[in-house]
Amino acid sequence: MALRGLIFDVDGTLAETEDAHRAAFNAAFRADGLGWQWDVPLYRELLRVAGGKERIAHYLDTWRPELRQDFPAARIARLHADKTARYLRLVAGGRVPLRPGIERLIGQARAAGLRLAVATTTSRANVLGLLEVTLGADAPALFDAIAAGEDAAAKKPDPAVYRHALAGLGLAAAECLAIEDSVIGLRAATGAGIPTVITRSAYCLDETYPGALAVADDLAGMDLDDLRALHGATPR
Ligand code: XBP
Ligand code: MG
Repeated sequence: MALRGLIFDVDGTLAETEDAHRAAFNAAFRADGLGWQWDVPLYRELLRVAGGKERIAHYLDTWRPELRQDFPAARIARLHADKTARYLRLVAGGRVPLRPGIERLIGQARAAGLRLAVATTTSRANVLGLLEVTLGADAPALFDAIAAGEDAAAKKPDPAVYRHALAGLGLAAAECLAIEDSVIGLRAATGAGIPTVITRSAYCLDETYPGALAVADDLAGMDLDDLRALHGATPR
């Protein structure tokens, strides 16, 4: 089946965003008077749980159980809203460039008439902020579908967000290729039946990727023809 659509994960795939997310979480914790500091090894563990609010809840459950009762969902939501505002300021300040090869691949795919989507756990506001700063104000229009955290009832590794992206594209799973950086993202994409290529990100280096078509350090050396060849080799 011909390749007709590309679906990009955002965090870790379009850009190395996680250090900006981590800095924003820590700044929000400080502003709330909390003595929490998520360092790199801890954040790598916490990334096993997708979604910022879910990640804060998981941190409380696992590392701060004595405080858990002081953090009902509304307080976590407030803390996370402050984190999002801080993250968007970091993105607007140019702190988060696209990863190598991404802009070229998007251009090649558009020129070849492929349909493009994103499928992410983060919020639509964060996706739009990143696209506009890195690719220009019109960049969101390059994508035929933007499936974000608020569009899916369950976050990755649940396939819901990828199913939403497929519906937005109007394409079958086998006509698309997903590009992901994490194991939970791979499980979400393949769970929706989408062949998936991995571009390893800074926070995922130790992971193995069962079921991926290919695993690359980044997409600098990969162009659309390479992706077509990988997709064509998909066992069906
Ligand atoms: C990665 C995530 C996100 C971000 C934080 O998303 O798990 O939760 O770490 O974003 P993906 P929020 O790789 O699917 O793009 O705080 O906005 O949830
Ligand atoms: Mg990711």
